[in-house]
Amino acid sequence: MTFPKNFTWGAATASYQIEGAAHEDGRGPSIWDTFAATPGKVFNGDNGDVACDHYHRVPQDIEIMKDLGIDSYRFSIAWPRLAPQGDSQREQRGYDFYSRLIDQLLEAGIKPLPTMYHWDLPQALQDKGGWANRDTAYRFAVYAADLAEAYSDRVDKWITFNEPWCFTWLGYMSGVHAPGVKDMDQAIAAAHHSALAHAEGIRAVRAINPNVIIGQTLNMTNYIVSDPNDSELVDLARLQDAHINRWWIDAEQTGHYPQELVDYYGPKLQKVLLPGDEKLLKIDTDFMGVNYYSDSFISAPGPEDKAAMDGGPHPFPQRASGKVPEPTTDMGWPITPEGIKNLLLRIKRDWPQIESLAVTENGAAYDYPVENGEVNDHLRVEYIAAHLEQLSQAIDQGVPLDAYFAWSLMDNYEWAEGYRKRFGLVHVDFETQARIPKLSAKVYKEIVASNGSNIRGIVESIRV
Ligand code: GCO
Repeated sequence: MTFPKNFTWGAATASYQIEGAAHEDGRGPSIWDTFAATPGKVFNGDNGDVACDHYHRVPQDIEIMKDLGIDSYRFSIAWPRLAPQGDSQREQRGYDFYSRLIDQLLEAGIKPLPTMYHWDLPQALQDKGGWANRDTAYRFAVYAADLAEAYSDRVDKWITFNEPWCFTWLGYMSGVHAPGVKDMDQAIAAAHHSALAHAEGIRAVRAINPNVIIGQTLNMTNYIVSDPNDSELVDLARLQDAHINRWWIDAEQTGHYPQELVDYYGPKLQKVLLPGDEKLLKIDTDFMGVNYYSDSFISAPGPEDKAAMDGGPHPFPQRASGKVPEPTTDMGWPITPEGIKNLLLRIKRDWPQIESLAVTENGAAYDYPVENGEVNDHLRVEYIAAHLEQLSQAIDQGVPLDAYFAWSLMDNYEWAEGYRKRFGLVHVDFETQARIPKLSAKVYKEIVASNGSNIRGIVESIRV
């Protein structure tokens, strides 16, 4: 079992989930500050004001990465640090922060992989409609160009968006994420504008620096129906698949959205499409990032599923619906390692023109206590090992996968779940900010050092 010689091993985080310093150095408010401050939106009323205090602990956190031996660090840039009001007024202290981060990573021999947008929209842009407003796509392109200008001398690989499905549909339809809107028209508009922003952002970046390597990261899954002979379920799965897996890829690759959804959304979509948008949506990219956590299971909807669909024709559950197989992680997501291989094989089959793929997130939420200064997170070790084994099989079967990023480097702010769901390889004590590498960090370190050549052996060796 081998990974290619130049395979990139990494770990990932996102700005609002780790940085803290939410009101420092001129950072403007983001939609997540507003959402978290709204009673009832986030578990325990948790917010990102302090988070992992990464803003003040970059050197220490880079030491941790160095010790892990990772080749690359995927982080995100907080738009409201650079453009506090989302307009042309720039905050130099914000630019300097990421400049230092990038320099320190490079000094440590770790390649920076920044995501331009991981959900923390400047609140000022939301006040003008946010992603439901087409102008936000153009604002994003300006911001993307600014990033290229500031950093593309040192950063060669970029991700425009993280999981546009999440910030559009969870943000504007189910309202469980910021900005907490529940409106089908706005969600469809947001989904379109995010695809447009991705393409326009890439054009703007290339106008500054044509040599950058750039793509987007999508959350993707396989839909498994409980009864393949139930045509209603099969149709629902196909619609779900178009909705989550195909919307952004098809837009990027062809300029067109999946026909099922064009039909399903009808006039709601037509009214946000402008003549010529197909040409704007289609864009050549250099790679695609895939975030994979689990497969999704579709069975006849129960009463809770029906309740979750209120507020409009929204048959779209988040990552699973109906009964899911046990065991699950702390998120209630089933553990389906073979799904990551199936998904990548499907991408290779359906979009063979995509020549480079990266798993930009994969990981599991489990809460383990600190005991004698150690965190023995065996189930996370097992989760990661099992997924990596499947990835090596996918590579053997010709999938052009060249990178893997564990989610997450450290425990952090898990959005609407607050701090109660822990995804880190490194434990964070949110009272003291002490970091303790978990067992999974030690195992990942060995996997990285051996380029994934002996995953089972490494896992077995820590069992004693
Ligand atoms: C996402 C985001 C991450 C999450 C992680 C666990 O996938 O939702 O990219 O920010 O923290 O996926 O839910």
